[in-house]
Amino acid sequence: AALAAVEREVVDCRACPRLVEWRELVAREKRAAFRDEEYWGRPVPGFGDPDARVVVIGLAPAAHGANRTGRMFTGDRSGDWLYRAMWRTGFANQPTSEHRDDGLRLTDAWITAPVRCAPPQNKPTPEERDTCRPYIERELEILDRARTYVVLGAFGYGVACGLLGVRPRPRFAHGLEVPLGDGRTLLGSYHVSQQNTFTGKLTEQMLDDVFVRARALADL
Ligand code: DU
Repeated sequence: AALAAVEREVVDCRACPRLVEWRELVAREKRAAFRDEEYWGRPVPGFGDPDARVVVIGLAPAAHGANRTGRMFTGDRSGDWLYRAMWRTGFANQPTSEHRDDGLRLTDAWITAPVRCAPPQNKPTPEERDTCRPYIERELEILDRARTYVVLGAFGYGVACGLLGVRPRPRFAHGLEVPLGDGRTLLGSYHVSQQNTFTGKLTEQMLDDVFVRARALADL
């Protein structure tokens, strides 16, 4: 119920003029391959198991991914990588994530992002990041079973460190583990963006290892 309340507020948010304009422009213009689809074109709520012990923190919706489908990491190549890994490691009931009614369910995992609107160049401004932060802050408060926070990339890492009280902040790295002192752990991973997966900077094995480790750290 508390998560549903955050979700309702998120999807109605119009706080950042630049992001509202961009998400709606992309949704009107579309990509040729999706020209017959109705784009979501709104902020994207978190998704998954309300009792999650593992919380995955990304960056922001992709213009033609979550900004099209309305569900985190759904309908693009980043999501293909993420959900396949989460399926192989037992968090997702299926390897694919195509649209909001495809039957995908997560068990023990929740996926969210510090910024809820697709930003130009996948790059929110510091002001947009700070304006959006209360949404993930409230989600993390509600998700009080969480034991492992898997942070995809340096942007989410910075926000997560702020919210989880990590100070001083270790340099971000793939495989970085930051114990939070109370049995919870922040776990760093390279982001699943094509910049990393196409170039081999992030391999499927590396991503699987992150989720296997997340599972162990969460006593799952
Ligand atoms: O209506 P519902 O069973 O609470 O599911 C809402 C929504 O959240 C649906 O898209 C499935 C997803 N979900 C999940 O992935 N894992 C859960 O444990 C519960 C719900």
